[in-house]
Amino acid sequence: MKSAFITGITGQDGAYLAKLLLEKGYVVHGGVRRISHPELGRLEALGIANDVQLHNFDLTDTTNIHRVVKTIEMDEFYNLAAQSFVGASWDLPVYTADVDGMAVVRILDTLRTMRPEIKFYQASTSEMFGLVQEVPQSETTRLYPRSPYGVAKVYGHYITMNYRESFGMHASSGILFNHESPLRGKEFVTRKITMALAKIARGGDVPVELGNMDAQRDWGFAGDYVEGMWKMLQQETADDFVLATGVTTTIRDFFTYAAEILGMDIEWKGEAEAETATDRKTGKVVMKVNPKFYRPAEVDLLIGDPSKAREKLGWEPKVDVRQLAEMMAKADYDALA
Ligand code: NDP
Ligand code: GDR
Repeated sequence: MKSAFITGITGQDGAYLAKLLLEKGYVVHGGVRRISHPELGRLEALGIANDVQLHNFDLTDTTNIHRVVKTIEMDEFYNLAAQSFVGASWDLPVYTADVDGMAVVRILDTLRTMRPEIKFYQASTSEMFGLVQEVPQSETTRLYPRSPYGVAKVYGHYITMNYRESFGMHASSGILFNHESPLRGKEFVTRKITMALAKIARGGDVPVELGNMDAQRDWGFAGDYVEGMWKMLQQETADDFVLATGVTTTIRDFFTYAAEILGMDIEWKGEAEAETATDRKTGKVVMKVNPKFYRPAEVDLLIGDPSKAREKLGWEPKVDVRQLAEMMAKADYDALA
């Protein structure tokens, strides 16, 4: 029976990956931060909170990494924990560098010295591409991060590659484009939209406030992407892979898809024009731009080329962006019943 350790098991991807590994017969261990009010909501939502073995774990504390690597029987180590919100990384640049960058080398070096046979997965990201150098973006596209988060993840990405090349470790990076689900964190734009629209559809009267509606993202479903993570660690040789759908969508269009699913018409309004969730005359849902959600530097266009993952891993995304918007909007609407 195989065994795995997941950092960030309480997060969106951690929960879906834990479920997948349990279905494959793994013993699943995960790291949980000590906080005043432990939150296992995602593991509970997937019905697996009692099936995983949880351990106190914080990536900022090297002794935690030593302890789990030394004491837990594991074949695979998935590093999914991160300060994962790009917008917050300007407020927390040093913390983000520590958790999303330096912690990766803490894990890799602990594995190298104590258990070099354990296979390692690093959660790299399309945010590393940042300022557009080419489209679509692939494993060979030049990196040009645009946020402290992206910069920290570039370190994590290259140190994973370096330990693989220096010490022959089975260490792979998944360069994952945005992936969402009904379990997505509430501050990310897709979930923010589907939750706000669901509330309006149930009679709420607070306008949806967003930032840059013109940014384009390649959105897939988290459940598909964790399958790709697992496939990477089943390869004979470790490598880096892009996981993406190859389709890009503006924030504006995602908003439109989610509104359509909930049977709403939209009225696009400029800054400060909207005070109510629906226009009093037309009855249409309004969207309000609030500059507080603009970022100091933006990533305008992400569109991934998943050919390598398709060819070498046999990986395909199964859910397209409209199906994703439907899944999320319906889940948020149903949750308010
Ligand atoms: P989430 O924000 O949903 O989850 C992050 C997880 O990391 C949570 O379990 C969180 O714990 C944990 N965590 C945060 N800080 C620490 C710390 N100091 N020590 C230990 N654990 C910590 O992220 P996702 O599931 O969406 O993403 C998973 C990974 O993939 C992240 O590394 C992210 O950067 C990366 N990624 C995500 C993409 C996406 O579109 N979702 C795309 C590309 C990469 P807690 O519950 O206590 O907050
Ligand atoms: P991203 O996701 O930054 O791509 O990082 P997010 O959903 O936060 O932003 C996507 C785009 O939407 C624009 N936007 C807004 N974003 C938020 N959060 N809130 C708003 O109100 C809003 N209005 C417009 C943003 O400016 C941006 O262009 C996610 C995270 O999961 C990372 O951890 C991961 O690495 C990348 O995806 C790939």
